[in-house]
Amino acid sequence: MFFVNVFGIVAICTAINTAWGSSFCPSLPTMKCSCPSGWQLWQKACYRLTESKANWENSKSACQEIGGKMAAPRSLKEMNFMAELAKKKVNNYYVWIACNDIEVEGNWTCDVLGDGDPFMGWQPGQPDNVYDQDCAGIAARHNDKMDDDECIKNYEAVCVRHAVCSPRSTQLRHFCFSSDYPSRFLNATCLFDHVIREFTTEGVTACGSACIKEPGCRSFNIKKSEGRKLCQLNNSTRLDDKDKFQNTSYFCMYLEECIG
Ligand SMILES: [Ca+2]
Ligand SMILES: [Ca+2]
Repeated sequence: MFFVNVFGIVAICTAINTAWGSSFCPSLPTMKCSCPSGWQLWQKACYRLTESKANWENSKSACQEIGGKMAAPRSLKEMNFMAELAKKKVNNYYVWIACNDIEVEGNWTCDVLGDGDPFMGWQPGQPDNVYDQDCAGIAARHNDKMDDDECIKNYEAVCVRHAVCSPRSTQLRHFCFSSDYPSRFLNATCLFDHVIREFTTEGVTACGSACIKEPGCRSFNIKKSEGRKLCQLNNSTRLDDKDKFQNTSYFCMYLEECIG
């Protein structure tokens, strides 16, 4: 059974089918990302090593010459990915990353891709600045963690660039019922005061499709009134306006786009 639980919201496609006799079960809007040839995709970025060993400055330039920049990890996971990438080439690797304390001794700065903060994953005991080590790398002999070394040493470097990403399909959107934890869906709770359009509907499929087409639609209510089903498209979600997510004395169910 398809089952996703996000912030107390549960998606159960089989339940939708039972409740409405519909086959409304589109999948998540997934991003498709791609990298130029020779680059490895990880999350939304592309990675590769420089072709040859060079000192830190020249390695930095080498990354730029191939359309990227020297990489600095933003998380342990990203650093682990970089280590794996380096290991594919040589087991006992040492690769430069974009961190240094050239300007002020002990004051490490990293140049990461995008807005993220750098992840400073030093091997215990590092940085030790032996013989004035002002440039950082990650290395097999440092348990895939960071070390400082002399900037004049020649190593390959990890380069990074943004991947080109686009939604697989704008039609594939996925709505989730509101529910009590763990899975009892709420059929008398809706979001109030955010309706941008309201109309009689066949059911979840039609209402969900209308929400997808309506600019600004972020969730919808299905309300039973005098034997009809009313579709109400909302310009907000229950997380954005918790106070307006209220119980009703009639059948009313709420769906919003699932996250994750
Ligand atoms: Ca230093
Ligand atoms: Ca060191």
